[in-house]
Amino acid sequence: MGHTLVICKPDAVERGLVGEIMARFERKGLTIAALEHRCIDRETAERHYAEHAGKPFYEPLLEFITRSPSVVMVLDGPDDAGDDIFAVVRALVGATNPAKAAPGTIRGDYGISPTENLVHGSDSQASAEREIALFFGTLVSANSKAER
Ligand code: 3AN
Repeated sequence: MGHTLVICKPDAVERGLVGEIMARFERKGLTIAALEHRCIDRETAERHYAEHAGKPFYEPLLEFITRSPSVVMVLDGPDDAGDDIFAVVRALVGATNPAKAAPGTIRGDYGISPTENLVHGSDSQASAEREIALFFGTLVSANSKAER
């Protein structure tokens, strides 16, 4: 059964869009397995975005993601939906650059900045496992349907 990590980033929390974003995932048929409102610290942000270290947008990205609270969650798919729930989430989220994201996607409907793009969704099953462990450790194992 698939699960993935989603972050409603600081811009989504500041703009009061968390409910709208979560409603889209829930209406799609995904369920919340873990959820936390937290300020992401610099060390966690560096580990989460390690693949982008050295890129021109890396420092602004770290400053943005650590500036105020995010809502971090694990979303589960239904048992018969397969393992690629991360791909379902990314389809709902839309292209990285909100200015180019399709209308109907979260970024396409609510975003315009390339850095402040509202939502993070894991980009593979392996990334999902790594990111869930980074943000929730073993907590999610006790709560997720995957482990029941
Ligand atoms: P996605 O979030 O769509 O998976 P990634 O993983 O390539 O995109 O990038 C991670 C984050 O880095 C993005 N969500 C965005 O906030 C930021 N980012 C990526 N590319 C750029 C860019 N060209 N300019 C500014 N910020 C960027």
